Amino acid sequence: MKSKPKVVVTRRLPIEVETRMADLFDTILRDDDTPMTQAELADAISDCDVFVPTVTDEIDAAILSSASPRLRLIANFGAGTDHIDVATAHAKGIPVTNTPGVLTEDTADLAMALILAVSRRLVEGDRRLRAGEFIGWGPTHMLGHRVRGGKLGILGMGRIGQALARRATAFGLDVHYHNRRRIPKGIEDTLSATWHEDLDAMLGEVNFLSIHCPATPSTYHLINEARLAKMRPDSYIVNTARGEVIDEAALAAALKAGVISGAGLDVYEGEPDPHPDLLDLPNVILAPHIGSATHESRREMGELVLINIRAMMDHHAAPNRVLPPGATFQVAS
Ligand code: 8YV
Repeated sequence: MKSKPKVVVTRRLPIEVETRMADLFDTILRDDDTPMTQAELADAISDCDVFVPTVTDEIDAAILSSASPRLRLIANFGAGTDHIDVATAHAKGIPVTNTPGVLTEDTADLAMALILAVSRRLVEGDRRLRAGEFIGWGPTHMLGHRVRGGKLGILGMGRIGQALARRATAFGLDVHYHNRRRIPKGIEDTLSATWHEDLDAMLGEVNFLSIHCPATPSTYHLINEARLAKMRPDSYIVNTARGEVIDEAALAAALKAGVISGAGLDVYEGEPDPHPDLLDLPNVILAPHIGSATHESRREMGELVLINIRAMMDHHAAPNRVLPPGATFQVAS
C-alpha cells in the first residue's frame, strides 16, 4: 500500500495513541466517546482501509456486509474478539487482529483485588461506613472468609489465568484449574496448579472460582444454576472475562439464596447494565469493566494496534492475527 491508509477508529483512544495514529495514517478519530450505533458502524466501515473497533462495537455479518471493498484489516483495540464475527470476516478475506499480552498483568491484578475485596467485604464496609452505619468495632462485625489456605479454581488457564495463579500462590491459595486442554506439566509445576478434567468436580471443592475463558458458543452460560448449586456455600465467584460465561440471572438468584457467599464482577451479560437483581445485593462487587483500565495497558494496546496496521501495510503478516476455529494462517499478499 503506497499512500496512507484510511483508518477509522470507533472510540476515543489514549491521546498519545491517537496522535501517533494521526501522524502515521489518514486517521478518522471520534470527537465524542459514545459507542457507535449499528447504523453508524455500517457507515464508518463502508469507507476505510483499516477499521479499529472496541468491545462496545458489535461487528456482525450485517456490519461486515457494509464493509468497503478496500477494507484490508479490522484491528481490534482489545484482546477479546467475541464481539466480532471473525468467521465471516475471514471468509470475506478481511484479517482481524487483537491486542493480547499487554493487559494480562493488569487484568490478573483486578481479579486478585476482587478475590480479596469480596471475601473481606471491603466495598460493602465502605458503603456501610458512608451510610453512617459504622458505630465502632465489634467482635462479630463484618466477618468475611480467610483467603490463605483456601482453594482457588481458575476456569480458563491462558495468559491471564496463569498470571492470577502466580498472585494467588503468594496469598497462600491452593491453585486448581479447568481448561479445555491440560497445560504442560512444567508450567503446572511452576504454578503449583492442579488440573481438573471435570469442571463440576472442581466447583465442589473450591472457595474461589475465577473466570478467565473467552466467550464462545461452548462457554456460554458454562456457570449455570446447576453448576452454582455444586459450589460451596462459603465460596465466591470472580469474573473479569466475559459476562456471557455466567448465567447472570441464575447467579443473582444463587447469591440471594445464599447458595454461594458473594461475587466480584467486572463484566456483564447485557453490558453496560448488570442484571437488576444484582444491584440490591450487598455481597456483590460490581466493577465497570476495568480489567485493562490502566494508562499503561491502554497505551500498549494502542501500540499493538499500530504495529498490526503497519505490518499489514508493509505486506507482512499482522502479528496478532485472530483466526476462526479450524482456519489456517495465510500470509497476506
Ligand atoms: C478491553 C477487554 O479494555 O481486551 C479485552 O478483551 O475485555 C478489555 O479489557 C476492551 O476489550 C477494549 O476493547
